[in-house]
Amino acid sequence: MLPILTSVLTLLAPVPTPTATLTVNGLSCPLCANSIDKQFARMGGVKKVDIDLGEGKVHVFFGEGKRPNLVAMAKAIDAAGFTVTGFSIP
Ligand SMILES: [Cu+2]
Repeated sequence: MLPILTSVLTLLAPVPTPTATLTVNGLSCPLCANSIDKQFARMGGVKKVDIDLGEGKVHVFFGEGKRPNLVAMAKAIDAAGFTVTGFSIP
Protein backbone atom coordinates (compact mmCIF):
# COMPACT_ATOMS: atom_id res chain seq x y z
CA MET A 1 0.00 0.00 0.00
CA LEU A 2 1.14 3.54 -0.75
CA PRO A 3 4.48 2.80 -2.42
CA ILE A 4 5.28 6.41 -3.25
CA LEU A 5 5.06 7.45 0.33
CA THR A 6 7.53 5.03 1.80
CA SER A 7 10.42 6.75 0.09
CA VAL A 8 9.31 10.19 1.20
CA LEU A 9 8.41 9.88 4.86
CA THR A 10 7.49 7.19 7.32
CA LEU A 11 3.92 6.19 7.89
CA LEU A 12 4.10 7.09 11.55
CA ALA A 13 5.76 10.50 11.40
CA PRO A 14 3.50 13.54 11.55
CA VAL A 15 2.88 14.85 8.05
CA PRO A 16 5.64 17.45 7.40
CA THR A 17 3.61 19.78 5.18
CA PRO A 18 0.63 22.10 5.92
CA THR A 19 -1.63 20.12 3.60
CA ALA A 20 -1.92 16.58 2.33
CA THR A 21 -4.11 14.87 -0.22
CA LEU A 22 -5.54 11.39 0.14
CA THR A 23 -6.94 9.45 -2.79
CA VAL A 24 -9.97 7.54 -1.62
CA ASN A 25 -11.92 4.75 -3.28
CA GLY A 26 -15.70 4.78 -3.46
CA LEU A 27 -16.58 8.40 -2.72
CA SER A 28 -19.82 8.99 -4.56
CA CYS A 29 -22.17 11.38 -2.80
CA PRO A 30 -22.37 14.12 -0.17
CA LEU A 31 -23.18 11.53 2.51
CA CYS A 32 -19.82 9.90 1.86
CA ALA A 33 -18.19 13.30 2.28
CA ASN A 34 -20.12 13.84 5.49
CA SER A 35 -18.87 10.61 7.04
CA ILE A 36 -15.30 11.55 6.24
CA ASP A 37 -15.79 15.07 7.55
CA LYS A 38 -17.01 13.67 10.86
CA GLN A 39 -13.96 11.46 11.27
CA PHE A 40 -11.54 14.29 10.61
CA ALA A 41 -13.43 16.76 12.78
CA ARG A 42 -12.37 14.82 15.86
CA MET A 43 -8.73 14.48 14.81
CA GLY A 44 -6.14 16.72 16.44
CA GLY A 45 -4.05 18.93 14.21
CA VAL A 46 -6.60 19.04 11.41
CA LYS A 47 -8.12 22.42 10.53
CA LYS A 48 -10.44 21.30 7.76
CA VAL A 49 -10.91 18.89 4.91
CA ASP A 50 -12.04 19.60 1.38
CA ILE A 51 -13.56 16.62 -0.34
CA ASP A 52 -13.56 16.38 -4.11
CA LEU A 53 -16.13 13.72 -4.95
CA GLY A 54 -15.45 13.84 -8.69
CA GLU A 55 -11.73 13.27 -8.27
CA GLY A 56 -12.04 10.99 -5.25
CA LYS A 57 -9.64 13.18 -3.30
CA VAL A 58 -9.65 14.33 0.31
CA HIS A 59 -7.56 17.45 0.83
CA VAL A 60 -6.55 17.81 4.46
CA PHE A 61 -5.48 21.17 5.89
CA PHE A 62 -3.52 21.08 9.12
CA GLY A 63 -3.78 23.70 11.83
CA GLU A 64 -2.48 24.13 15.34
CA GLY A 65 -1.14 21.18 17.27
CA LYS A 66 0.65 18.03 16.33
CA ARG A 67 -0.22 16.89 12.84
CA PRO A 68 -1.53 13.37 12.37
CA ASN A 69 0.45 10.72 10.56
CA LEU A 70 -0.70 8.88 7.50
CA VAL A 71 -1.78 5.80 9.42
CA ALA A 72 -4.14 7.90 11.58
CA MET A 73 -5.65 9.50 8.50
CA ALA A 74 -6.02 6.17 6.72
CA LYS A 75 -7.78 4.81 9.82
CA ALA A 76 -10.17 7.77 9.81
CA ILE A 77 -11.01 7.10 6.18
CA ASP A 78 -11.44 3.44 7.05
CA ALA A 79 -13.76 4.27 9.95
CA ALA A 80 -15.90 6.25 7.52
CA GLY A 81 -16.18 3.13 5.36
CA PHE A 82 -13.66 3.88 2.62
CA THR A 83 -10.14 2.93 1.61
CA VAL A 84 -7.14 5.14 0.98
CA THR A 85 -5.40 4.20 -2.25
CA GLY A 86 -2.95 7.05 -2.54
CA PHE A 87 -1.31 9.90 -0.71
CA SER A 88 0.49 13.03 -1.78
CA ILE A 89 1.96 16.13 -0.22
CA PRO A 90 2.78 19.41 -1.97
CU1 LIG B 1 -22.17 8.39 -0.51
